[in-house]
Amino acid sequence: MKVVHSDRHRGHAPTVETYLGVPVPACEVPARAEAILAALGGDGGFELVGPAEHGLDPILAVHDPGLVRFVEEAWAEAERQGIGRDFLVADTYPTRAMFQGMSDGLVAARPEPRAIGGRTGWWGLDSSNPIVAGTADAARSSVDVALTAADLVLGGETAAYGLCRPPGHHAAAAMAGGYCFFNNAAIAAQAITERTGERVAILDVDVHHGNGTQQIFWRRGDVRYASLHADPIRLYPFFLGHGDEVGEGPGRGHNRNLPQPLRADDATYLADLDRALDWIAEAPGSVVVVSLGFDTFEHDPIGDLGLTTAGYHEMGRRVAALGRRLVILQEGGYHVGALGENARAWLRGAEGRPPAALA
Ligand code: Q9C
Ligand code: ZN
Repeated sequence: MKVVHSDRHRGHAPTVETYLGVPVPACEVPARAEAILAALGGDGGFELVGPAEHGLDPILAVHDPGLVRFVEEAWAEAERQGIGRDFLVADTYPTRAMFQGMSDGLVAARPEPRAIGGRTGWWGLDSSNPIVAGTADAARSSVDVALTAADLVLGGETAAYGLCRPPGHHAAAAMAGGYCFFNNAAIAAQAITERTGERVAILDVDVHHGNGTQQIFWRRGDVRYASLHADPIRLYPFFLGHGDEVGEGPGRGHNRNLPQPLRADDATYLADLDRALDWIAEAPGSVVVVSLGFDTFEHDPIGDLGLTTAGYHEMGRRVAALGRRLVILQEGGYHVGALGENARAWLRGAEGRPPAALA
């Protein structure tokens, strides 16, 4: 399988995020992608390739131009406004109750603030998403990695893996958050449906609900979204990801959430994976985009499920058994020491190769 990766992710190198208002070491760090790349390179069965530049148009096909402008300008604007920090995080967000009672039209006409702190809250979901000097460039390269993996599959590969970093699935049309700036999987799915005229499915197996992907395709019948994730009653993103969120309008019945119990093991999880795969198989289409997270791992520092490395091999095997072409894109996973072997296990499973003997 071809593995698409770019060194430009390294520019997004936050050292600190905030957790309940307190600075803590950043989770979403360059070492994550480096660990996966080293394991896949060392396997010998993967071919590493660089991305092609795709420009802003495919990003603007799913994102609000205001979000794209904000991500591109945020760091320079923070410096211009004299925010002398090594990372930018908001502290004030436009939560829904602030606008309670106002008409939709008046709410929609509230202007974007000019102060960079206000702008960061305006376009953001949460305070664990630091922006640093190289964030915009890394986010752009992550999209290029995803689109290049999609190109490979549309060009005839059965499957391709995009080592995206930063991840994407929490980013909505007009919102960054959860370590995500541009929604790599949604941008790839949109490009695939435009180019093939086919329906596309997105399977999201990160431990967190992909609220951004759900939001982008909420009213769309041509892109269906299935997600397995820790029940949002317990875990980020907290406010979406429940089983009764099924889409609306033309998208009704094209969104499927399968929240998982605390410490769900391989067997519990794989039974729901089969439900999601059966549901994907019900709709036509030849390509599935996989939002692949390893924060479902039993030892992940921020997840609360209980999957094992052997479980990832079996997950890859079952997803490939769908018989559709796979654009596999990296999302989360924060146990840096296990990420390489978990990615290797999943992708070897998807290729029909046996699990690797552990080094
Ligand atoms: N310090 C992805 O896995 N909150 N995003 C973390 C812990 C945000 C995870 C708080 C978690 C976002 C792509
Ligand atoms: Zn996650």
